[in-house]
Amino acid sequence: MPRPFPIALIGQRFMGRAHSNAWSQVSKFFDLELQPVLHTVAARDREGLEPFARRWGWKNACSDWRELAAQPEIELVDIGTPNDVHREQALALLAAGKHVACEKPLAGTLEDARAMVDAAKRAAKKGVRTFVWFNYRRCPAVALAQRLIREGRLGALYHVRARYLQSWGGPQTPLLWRFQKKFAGTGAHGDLNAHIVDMARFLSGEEIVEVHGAIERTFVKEREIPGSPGKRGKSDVDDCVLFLASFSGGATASFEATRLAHGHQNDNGIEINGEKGSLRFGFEDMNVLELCEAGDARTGGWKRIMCTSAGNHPYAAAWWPDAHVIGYEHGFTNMAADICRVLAGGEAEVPLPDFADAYQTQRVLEAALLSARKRCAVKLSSVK
Ligand code: SOE
Repeated sequence: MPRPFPIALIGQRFMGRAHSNAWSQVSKFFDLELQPVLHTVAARDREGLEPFARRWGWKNACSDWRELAAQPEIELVDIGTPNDVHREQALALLAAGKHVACEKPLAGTLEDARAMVDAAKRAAKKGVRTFVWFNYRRCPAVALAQRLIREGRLGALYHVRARYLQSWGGPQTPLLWRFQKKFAGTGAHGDLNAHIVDMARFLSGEEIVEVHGAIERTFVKEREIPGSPGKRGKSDVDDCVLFLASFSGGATASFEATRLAHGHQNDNGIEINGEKGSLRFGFEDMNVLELCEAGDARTGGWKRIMCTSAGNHPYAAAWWPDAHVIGYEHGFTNMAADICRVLAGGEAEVPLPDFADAYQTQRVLEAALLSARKRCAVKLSSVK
């Protein structure tokens, strides 16, 4: 019989919904030793909090997240809040002995991220674990790609070409927290490049050692203030950041993140070219991995792999028969399963990023900003 595993969540907006769904569904689809109990949801919006808790099955609701640290039965706290409060919340909850699963990016600034990693190191001495919701690692197609590369199917890597293109950030979009430096730290860069830098590191199994050049742009400099028709405020974060980098094994890399690419709604994609072949993934067709293996010129070309086969593809056994595809929400549920597996002493299906892992991604994000602002190459060894 699985052991009840009381958890708490901070946040009730987009990630609050995605995480509530994952924690409430995971035991229905995975056989786990821990059964998440949705103990308490904390959020500032008192009015919306009770309806949210009822809708998603949270037993308790509170408007001050600090109360969670004092609840002895809560074992893990899931941070689904804007970037500027990740540090304060994680440090307090780790100090209280809670496992912490934090949304990406680790933090809005490298300084905050560093403080979180240091706190995680201290907490680890008491067996406390940390996790970061880089959910796209748990798309079966991405997880399969990682295994193929690790098995040597591509051989030595030559190029990594990653993009994360969205189209919702035009002038009509109000001044949300994601467009304000004091809350987000950066714009598309920390929001979207964080995902593809993590994915590139995860798939290649290598670290980025240098950023050779970068461009940071803010095209939409003012936006309407939500709830104040006609009043406008400064959008002081990037709308896009592009950069070139090198991996420790010599592979070249390009990264592009923007919220201004009409025609691309959630186009998180990557292509990796190696000596023996290439693979490519695009989230808008998230169940498919394409593989092109060098070899017979007559029958070569891209092979389209539908990653839904139980026993052959990661996570597929938990879901539906072949080609009965899964979606965005399932990556979060797959991650909730891996967190439960690891906390029960088992193994995740594919590696789970902790704060220390996510900090390496944060260092790359910082190196790209330095490169753009100083108009020079930046070695990662110079970004602590
Ligand atoms: C940005 O709009 C966003 O919500 C990201 O913050 C998420 O991490 C991504 O999964 C979807 O797009």
